[in-house]
Order: sequence, then C-alpha cells, then structure tokens
Amino acid sequence: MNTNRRLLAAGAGLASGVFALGLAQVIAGLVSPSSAPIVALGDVVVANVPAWLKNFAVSTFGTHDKVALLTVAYLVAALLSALAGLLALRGRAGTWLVLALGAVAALAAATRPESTALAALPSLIGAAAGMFVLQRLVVMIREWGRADPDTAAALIAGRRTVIGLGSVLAVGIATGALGNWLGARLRGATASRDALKLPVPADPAPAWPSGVEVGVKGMEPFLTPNDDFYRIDTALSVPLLTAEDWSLRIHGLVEREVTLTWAELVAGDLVERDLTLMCVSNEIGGDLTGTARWIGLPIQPLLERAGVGKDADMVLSTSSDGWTASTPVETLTDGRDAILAIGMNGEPLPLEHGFPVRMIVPGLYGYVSATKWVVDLEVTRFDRAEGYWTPRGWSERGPVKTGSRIDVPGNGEKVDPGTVTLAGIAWAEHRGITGVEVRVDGGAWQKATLGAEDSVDTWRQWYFAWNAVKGSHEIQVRATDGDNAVQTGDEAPPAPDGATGWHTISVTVR
Ligand SMILES: Nc1nc2c(c(=O)[nH]1)N[C@H]1C(S)=C(S)[C@@H](COP(=O)(O)O)O[C@H]1N2
Ligand SMILES: [Mo]
Repeated sequence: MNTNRRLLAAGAGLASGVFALGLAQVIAGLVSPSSAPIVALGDVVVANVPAWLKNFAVSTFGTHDKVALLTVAYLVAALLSALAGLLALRGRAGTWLVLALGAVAALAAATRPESTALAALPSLIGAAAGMFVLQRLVVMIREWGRADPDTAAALIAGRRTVIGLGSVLAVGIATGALGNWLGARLRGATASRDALKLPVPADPAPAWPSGVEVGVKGMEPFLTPNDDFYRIDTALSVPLLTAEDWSLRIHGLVEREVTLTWAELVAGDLVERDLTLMCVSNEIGGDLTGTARWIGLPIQPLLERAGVGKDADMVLSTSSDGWTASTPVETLTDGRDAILAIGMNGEPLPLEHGFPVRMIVPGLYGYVSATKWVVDLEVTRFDRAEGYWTPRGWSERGPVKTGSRIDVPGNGEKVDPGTVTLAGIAWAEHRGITGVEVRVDGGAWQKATLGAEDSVDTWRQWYFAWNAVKGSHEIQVRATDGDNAVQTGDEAPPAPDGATGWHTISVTVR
C-alpha cells in the first residue's frame, strides 16, 4: 500500500507538472510564445552555454540539437514534478518546490532581451495552479490510504483518485496543445501569412535553359520544396511577426537613417531569383543546403539611399529575437542579388524560414548573411561589432567554399554490373561551376557531364556514366569553379569557416 501510495503521489506530481506547463503554455500563447517556462529556461541555456558544449551538442545531435535540449528539459521537469509529488505526500515541501520552479522560470522569462514583466505570468500562474491541483490530488491519495481496504469507501476513494489524476493529466495535455495553437493564431503571424498575396515581381526569374535538371532517378529536384528545405536557427520558439507590423531600421555609419515599412517594401522593385543557400555546418556529403526561387527587394539601393559611410565594412543584421549576422558591405553593394526576401517558391516565407522578411546574399554561408525575421541593419565595422557565431568559434567572414556531392547511388548501395549512372550536385555560389570530375578507386579523374547552368548563384547538377565491374569500389567527386579553382581534397571540419574534402562513397557491384 505504501509503495502504491508513493507511486500514485509521484504520478500526481507528474500530472500536476503537465497541468502547470499546459496552463502556462496557454497564457504564453496570449503573452508571447517565448515566455513559456521551458522555452524561457532553454533560451537562457542557449544564450549562455560555453562554446565547447554548444559545439559538442551540434556535432552529436546535428540539426536536432534543439530537440535534444528540449527533451532533456522536459525529462528534468518530469523528474522534478514526480519528486514534488512524493514530497507533497509528506508535507509542505512538495508545493514549495513547485513554487520555486515556477519562480525560476518566471525570472528566466522576464529577463530575456525584449521581454516585459508580463512574461513572468505564464510560469507564475502555471506554478500556482500546479500547487493547487497537486494539493487536491494528494488529499485524495491520503483519503484512499486511510479507507479500510476492500470496503465500498475504499473503492470510491480509489476511483476518485484515479479519475482525478487522469483528468488533471488530460487537461494539461489539451491546454498545452491549445496554447501552442493559440500562440500562432493570436499573435496573428499565421493569419497575416495566410492573408498575404505575394506581389508580382518587377523583375521575374529568368527562364531556365533546358537541361538544368539532368533527369537522373533519385536526384533531388533542382528547386527544393519548402517543406524539405533544411532549417537552422537558434530559436526555440519560432518568432511570430506579422507583415503589417514589420519594419526595418537601417542605421549606424550612414548619412541618413532609413526605416522601411512592409508597405514600402512590397511597393518597391522586387526581383525574383533562384538562389542556393548553404549552412557552414554542412559536412562533406551533407544535406544542409537547398535552392529556392526567392522574391525580394534588392538591398543595394536601400544602402545607397542611407548612404554608407566611407569607413564602414560590415552590415550587422539583427532578427526580432536578437540573433545577429556580420555581412561584408562589399557583398551587399557589388551588384549581386543580395535581397530582403519575402517569397519562397511562390509562397510567402514559411514562419520557420523567417516570415515576413529575411536576408539572402548569394555566395555567403547562412550564418553571416541569411538573417531570418530581420528587423535591423546596422552599418558598422568588423573591428567594432560581431555576429552571433563569431565569439562562438566561427569565422567573422563566411564565403561559401567550392564543393560537390554524389547523390546517386547512395553510399553503401549495391548495384548491377554494366553502365551505372552516377549523379549529384556541385556548388560555388556566385562564382559558378565550370566542371565536375569523378574518379573510381583513386584512378584518373574523368569529366562528368554538367546540367545546364541556371545561374552562378545556384548549385549545378551533374552525371557520369560509369562502366561498373564486379567488386567493391570507392567513388569520389570534385568540382571546378568559375575562377578556375579546383575543389581541394584537403580535409577540414566545418568549424571555423566551412568543411573541405572530396565526397567519397563506396558502392558494391554484385
Ligand atoms: N534569426 C536567425 N536567422 C538565421 C539563423 C538564426 O539562428 N536566427 N541561422 C542562420 C543559419 S546558420 C543558416 S544556415 C540559415 C538557414 O536558413 P533556413 O533555416 O531557412 O534554411 O539561416 C540563418 N539565419
Ligand atoms: Mo548555418
């Protein structure tokens, strides 16, 4: 009976925890999504983790590092809730623990940059409600414990306890889900995006030459669908902005400050361009890259309007949640298609890809150029300011390195002897690709056939007809870029400024 009571108490603690977090989520939906307790605590952790731990997390969990962090956070919350339940069975300590946890989360939420004192409400109200239901459940458990076993009274008390516990849990789960949904709806981001009709670009994307896609089975499409586009950012909850309230301030070393509103942006001369984006964390053979057809406003005329000061060499862009990127001024003013993007593959930007406005600069890795939810451009100098990743062990500048990848066949695949088509992509954003070569088992490099070039700012597909003979083979690829530079075979990890080396796969011919 005693162990049963303890188990029940731990369960009551857990259910109360879920209830508290669920209720907090609903209130956070009304206040601001980043004020939800676990998100707020997670944000504090993300902002303060030492570089080595962050790098360990990214190298171990890759793009799932956020999921890993949240999983750990929820596990810790579950353990503490169960502990609170056990303590509550004995006395006051259990409810005090709940209150203390709520207070810590409230403090975390209220002290985040850009948050107000209101941000403390979800955690405080959640904790108070959690204390209350835990107290009620513990009273039920005690009554059940006191009732004579095998009597009708015990049966009723038992039933009440189980129903009570189950309802608290169910209400907690339901409110949590509702809170998430409310967060997106009430803040208007989803509604704003749904209502938006993308303007027709003044300068549409040039038509493709034929043969941009080489048509090899198993190749990814040339334009990556939005749902398949990789996502990388530090945001634990997606910043929820509306197009109508968006504006961008351009200031710093300028002759005159410029504030661009949404209405002015969409009324501008918009361009439509196919541009490839790549993450500096992309490993050799990795898939942290994608190509989309973007619609956006060119940045260069905006900077000209502001008048960039002579000693400025960097533009520090900032997102609504305080993330920053350092972009060399010359890459924004040398005529390339650096844009404030609002459209992605015919749709407004998806919320997680930066709705309503993000930056795209051809030729640079995302961490120094592709600021999502961008709201501020400060014209400054590299010796005065730095982007988010620079003090965390990544280079202050990040031009994309020339690279290539074998997509077909997959690594470790078994194929039949005879002609086997090898195919993949090569990239050197803003320099373009002029050649791709493959070699088998360390033999001579042989020219692959290139797909037609869409633009120098996009990846290029390639294929090669390989005469496969029985045995196991190693296949490698390397690219040559528009500057006539051949992709280096020297192996380097992603940090600090992008991985190098030749993508190598093994294939068995049966
Ligand atoms: N606000 C914000 N923008 C950001 C980031 C971020 O963490 N926060 N990450 C950057 C990085 S590292 C990359 S590679 C690209 C990825 O863009 P995507 O998620 O749309 O693919 O966004 C960039 N823009
Ligand atoms: Mo990135």
